[in-house]
Amino acid sequence: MTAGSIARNTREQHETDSNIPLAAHAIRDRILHAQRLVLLTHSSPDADAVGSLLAMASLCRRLGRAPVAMATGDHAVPDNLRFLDGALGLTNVDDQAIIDADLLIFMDCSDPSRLGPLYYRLQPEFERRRDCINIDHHVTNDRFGSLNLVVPAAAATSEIVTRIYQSLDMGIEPGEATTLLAGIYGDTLGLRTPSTTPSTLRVSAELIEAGGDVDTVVDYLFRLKPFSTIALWGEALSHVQWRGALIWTAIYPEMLAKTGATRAEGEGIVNFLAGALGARAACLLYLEPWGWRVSLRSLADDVDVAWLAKRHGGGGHTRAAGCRLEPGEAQRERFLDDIAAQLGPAPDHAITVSSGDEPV
Ligand SMILES: [Mn+2]
Repeated sequence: MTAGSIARNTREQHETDSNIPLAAHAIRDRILHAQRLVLLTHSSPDADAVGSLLAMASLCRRLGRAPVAMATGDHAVPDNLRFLDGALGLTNVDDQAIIDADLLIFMDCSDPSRLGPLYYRLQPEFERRRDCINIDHHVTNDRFGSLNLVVPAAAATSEIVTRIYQSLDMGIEPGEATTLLAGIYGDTLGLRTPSTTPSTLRVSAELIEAGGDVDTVVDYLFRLKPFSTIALWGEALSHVQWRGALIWTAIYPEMLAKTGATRAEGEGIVNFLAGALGARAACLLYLEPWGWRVSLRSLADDVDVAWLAKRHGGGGHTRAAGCRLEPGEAQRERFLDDIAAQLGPAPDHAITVSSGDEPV
């Protein structure tokens, strides 16, 4: 939880910015040697997952290859990312293409199980030896590829992909620039997270110079929302609670049914909660058919939510991480108690809020 906590993987095991040019050429060679390429990203894909996937698919096409790029999960491409070039051309999960592939390229996945149900259905296919490129920025990445480019210093996988284009002297087209900007803006909440570095800003500036449409990206990622989103936030926020210094709420299937919202429409709630005065961390639980999906966030300098998530089999970044829990209220309660215990004492006003006292 503190800054010195030991994660299984540390930055020292991974790549830095300066490794990207050499890695980019190795990646290009692997792509040129492959006949049947499949590009994959994690389930419930966010803007960086979809953006890095689309931009990498575009890079493969420009190298003369015809990759199959797949978004996985029940709500494959969120509606607000459908404006991206090529988003409508993403294939639904195609098991046979994965079985037949001689090169798999994973984007923004800390490990293959991030593919979700697809991974468990085809697990032997993902475990057998074959060429596999792993491009990611999660420090918890387990380096499952035969070629790994894991740059934890990058704010987004899309930032790494931009550097790959530049390393290969491939001019970035305006549509590609918009896609990559969307990935960077998605993971940095519009260049606002502490993961935003001078390099992130430089890459973003270069993408705007290449014709990236930042205004459209900001509209679709941050401004425009359906009414169902507003209604779902209302439901979730009306159930918000303190557990010590942890602020948390949950999204249940009934809330989705009542508001007509999808799970993805609740994604921003946990970031909003992290700003609660006195909160050392925020947690949003989704009740899924198989159990609880958990998102953790913190704004506190001495809290590492990736470490907290790892205690429960998950992973992620210092400020944003997640994990999965077995179904049942007992599992949820044990998890919340453990996180609250790790975070330390509750702020005074949190106790007041959770005590049920009449408001003054
Ligand atoms: Mn990412």
